[in-house]
Amino acid sequence: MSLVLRFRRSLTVIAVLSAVLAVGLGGCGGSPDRQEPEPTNAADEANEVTVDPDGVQSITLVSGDDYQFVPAEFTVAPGQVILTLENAATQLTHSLAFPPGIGPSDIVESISVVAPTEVDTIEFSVSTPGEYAFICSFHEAQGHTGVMSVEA
Ligand SMILES: [Cu+2]
Repeated sequence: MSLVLRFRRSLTVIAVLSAVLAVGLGGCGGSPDRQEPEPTNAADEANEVTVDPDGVQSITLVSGDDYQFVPAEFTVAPGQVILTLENAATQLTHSLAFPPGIGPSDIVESISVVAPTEVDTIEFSVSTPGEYAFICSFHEAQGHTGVMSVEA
């Protein structure tokens, strides 16, 4: 075998090996750069209470196609609160209410229905510190509940 032929054969072997390696690596398991479908529970976007210059506190809760408020627990100071419920679901309708008689004082404002992709906001004031439980009336049995703490 001439030297040139041997050289060509080695090149071919290398080329074939590289191709096999490339295919093998590309096809193995879940490709790391393939994105999972966007989750609808929006858990990564947990919002926090913000306070504007007038002292009004705002919080946005997100609910998706699960039975969670995100965040499910948050803390405000006594004063004015603007609470927004964003429905990030594609299927489920949600609501938000503070059931009367269980908290330190009653909050009568509520969001009766928020359809998928819709947003609704209520505004109320709180003065008595303590824990104010709230529920989604449609999914309370599935644990779609949360707690707003008021701390002076
Ligand atoms: Cu719900």
